[in-house]
Amino acid sequence: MADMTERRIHLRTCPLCEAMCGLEIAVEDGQVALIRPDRDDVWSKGFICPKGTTLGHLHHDPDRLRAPMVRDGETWREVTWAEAFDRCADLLHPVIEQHGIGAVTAYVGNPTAHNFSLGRYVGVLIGMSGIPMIYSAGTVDQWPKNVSSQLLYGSMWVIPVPDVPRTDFVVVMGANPHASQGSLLACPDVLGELDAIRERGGTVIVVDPRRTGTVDHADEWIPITPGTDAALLMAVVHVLFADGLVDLGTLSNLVTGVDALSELAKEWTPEAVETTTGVPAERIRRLAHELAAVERGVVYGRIGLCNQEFGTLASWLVDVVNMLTRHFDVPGGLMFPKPVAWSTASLPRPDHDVAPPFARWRSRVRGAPEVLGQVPISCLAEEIATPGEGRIRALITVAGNPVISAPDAGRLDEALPQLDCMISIDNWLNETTRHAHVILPGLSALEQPHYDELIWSFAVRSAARWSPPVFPPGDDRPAEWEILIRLALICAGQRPGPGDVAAVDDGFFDALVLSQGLDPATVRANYRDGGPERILDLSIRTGPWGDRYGEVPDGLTLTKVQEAEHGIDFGPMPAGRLPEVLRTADAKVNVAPAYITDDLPRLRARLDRANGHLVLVSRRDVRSNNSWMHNVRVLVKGKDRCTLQINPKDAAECGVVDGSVVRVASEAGSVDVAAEVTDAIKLGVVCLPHGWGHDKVGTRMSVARERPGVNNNLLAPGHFVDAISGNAAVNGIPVTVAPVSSR
Ligand SMILES: Nc1nc2c(c(=O)[nH]1)N[C@H]1C(S)=C(S)[C@@H](COP(=O)(O)OP(=O)(O)OC[C@H]3O[C@@H](n4cnc5c(=O)[nH]c(N)nc54)[C@H](O)[C@@H]3O)O[C@H]1N2
Ligand SMILES: Nc1nc2c(c(=O)[nH]1)N[C@H]1C(S)=C(S)[C@@H](COP(=O)(O)OP(=O)(O)OC[C@H]3O[C@@H](n4cnc5c(=O)[nH]c(N)nc54)[C@H](O)[C@@H]3O)O[C@H]1N2
Ligand code: SF4
Ligand SMILES: [Mo]
Repeated sequence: MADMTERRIHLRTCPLCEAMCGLEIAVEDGQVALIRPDRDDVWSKGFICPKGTTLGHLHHDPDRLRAPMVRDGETWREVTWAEAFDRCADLLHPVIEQHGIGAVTAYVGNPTAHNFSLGRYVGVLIGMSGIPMIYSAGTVDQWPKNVSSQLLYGSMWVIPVPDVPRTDFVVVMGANPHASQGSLLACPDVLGELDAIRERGGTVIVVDPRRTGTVDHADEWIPITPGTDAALLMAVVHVLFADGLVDLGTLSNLVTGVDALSELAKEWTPEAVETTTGVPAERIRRLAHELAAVERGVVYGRIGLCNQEFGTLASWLVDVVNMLTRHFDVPGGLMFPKPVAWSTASLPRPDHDVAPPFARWRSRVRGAPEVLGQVPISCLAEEIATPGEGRIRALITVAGNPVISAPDAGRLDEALPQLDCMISIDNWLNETTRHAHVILPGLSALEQPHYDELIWSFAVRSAARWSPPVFPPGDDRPAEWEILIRLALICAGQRPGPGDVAAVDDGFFDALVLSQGLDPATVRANYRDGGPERILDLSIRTGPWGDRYGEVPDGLTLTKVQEAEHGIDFGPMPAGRLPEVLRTADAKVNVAPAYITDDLPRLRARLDRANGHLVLVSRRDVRSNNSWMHNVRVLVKGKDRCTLQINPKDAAECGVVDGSVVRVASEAGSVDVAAEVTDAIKLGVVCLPHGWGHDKVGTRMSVARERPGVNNNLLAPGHFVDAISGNAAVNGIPVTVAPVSSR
């Protein structure tokens, strides 16, 4: 069996999404031959999706950058790492000398949260570079949930997750795990779990303007007008109080503000919201009663509830409804995960304790208030394009593609060429990085170890799993954590020499050690090398199962995790964690924080506004990953997925037929795209997937270019945000749809 001797099997975690599936990767002659699920994986137990099988395609993609690239005018050339960092300093230093570090900013994108070194070290770039503020994909994602958590629990990353495996009644709002596999919810095979709920006699309800693939695993689809979930949930709260159904369960001594909430909910009758939400008053009333009656139930809300006009109200109300129906901090309800290794994001933020992290400053051009240290990503274009004191002249992008992913995408695309310096840490030359002066590529996922950082904070079980690299990185290739440190030092005015990276790494590590109440010198003596492994070992050893460097004799270490090749399981989320995770000053949860409830009049005014005739929402597909996996041929082949979904009645009214090209226009712009007439979407709502629009000149994405699709963010007005979080409202955008006459 010759091929058996040449074939080597590697076990590792898929880093692409929150499901964190265990994979079995067969390598033959230096090539990935086959990727299958690892059936013995303690966490994912053999679950996988089509994207997980393509890590080899990503690794071997001829378009993937393997060497730093420098742009001279329109031409790119590969350079050495020394030359690339020199060029970064040559570009950044004059900007900083003439305009100060305030003229420099960064944009941090989604893969940062899934990458072994970026996730652990992006804080070094942000903290040490002196860059005063950054932008991120967070403000087109979960910022409303961060705001809600900051106010309810005193920490933006303390986010309770639905205990899907142990519940008997789940309401899924604005999430489509059929495509996404779950978000702010790490749970392998969410759809299998939904099926299991129904098999044991439970109930699954989906609240969504679209009849999604998740609805195929549900008992009921409740179609809703986009952007009105907060009104629906306020009416649920109203019924809970009005009908005497409120039961705080184990929370009764930990919660304040219940009377204030009861008062606020008085006017929110189901009848008052039914026209706006499109959900019959009777159904809302029954929903409240069902939630109150069921022993183990939970309401889960995700991006459809965040990326909308009332994102914070909706995200807050999800937690509130669970609290009022005693489905909180108990099995089957919303619970707090207990990661084996803590995330750096979970460490206390002294700046958030000193002053409320809201409106401490405003953006220069639009005057947008800061929220949790950031303003909407849609501000970036105008901050680059508008002359004057404080103008942004240098940008570092870290694993992000905002030319596709940010609202008002056209304006950002026009603004980026005006920068004096743009540096991208990215593995592809795409719509965004084509504007860079220097691209610094990271290692491929298979060339580096892996252990998720933040994602375990959303996991329905505590588990630990180590992934060694499958392929050795090429000679002299720095890991991304080293790239981040070098850029931080360059921003600080230096030209880093040998030893400087290690010195910063040691300093960062010492600070993390101190945060755990240990002595840096003593702890550091345990290690020969620095980098993310050392941080991981620290966070395991000082985590809930850790050995605390010998204090706990049988405690956990990274070495022990490495020895368990299919991982180690520590069980489901424990109940009663709230007191332990709370960081509020009075150690209580105020269920009615004024910063959020003061936004209720804006929601109340929405009830007086007629529903728009056609509004646009976004969707995902299981074979896409935001904007960057359309270069994988096996994932994009087949039927065109970038279509405008429209209800047959709306289509007839607009004179649109299935498959024809239509023009979708909003106040921000217009796109021409094929229509997909389907009754799987609510009347008055149309839907485009996000992450497409690969027809830009000057990219190096040869497969994606063949099927470019259109960018739905060309239609997203930058000023359309959830007022109190600044998060983009890319769902619920008023649009018109008209046939495009054939030329
Ligand atoms: N209209 C609309 N817009 C949306 C959304 C929506 O639902 N609708 N969703 C929003 C959400 S939730 C998100 S998270 C954002 C995503 O927004 P972004 O994070 O800006 O976009 P991505 O498409 O994830 O782009 C990831 C980038 O990272 C690069 N990359 C991939 N892997 C690596 C790596 O390991 N290292 C490095 N250095 N680079 C890597 C890719 O080449 C790509 O350039 O989009 C948001 N935008
Ligand atoms: N395959 C795949 N998986 C992914 C990603 C991907 O691009 N592809 N992206 C990853 C990222 S970055 C994220 S943040 C997560 C997101 O994970 P999910 O939150 O599950 O995201 P979606 O699949 O976009 O589902 C959002 C749903 O909200 C609905 N919706 C839109 N507007 C409203 C509204 O106003 N109210 C209600 N109730 N529903 C509304 C949409 O119709 C859609 O079905 O997925 C992650 N996983
Ligand atoms: S669901 Fe797919 S993309 Fe997500 S971790 Fe699993 S295999 Fe990877
Ligand atoms: Mo996201």
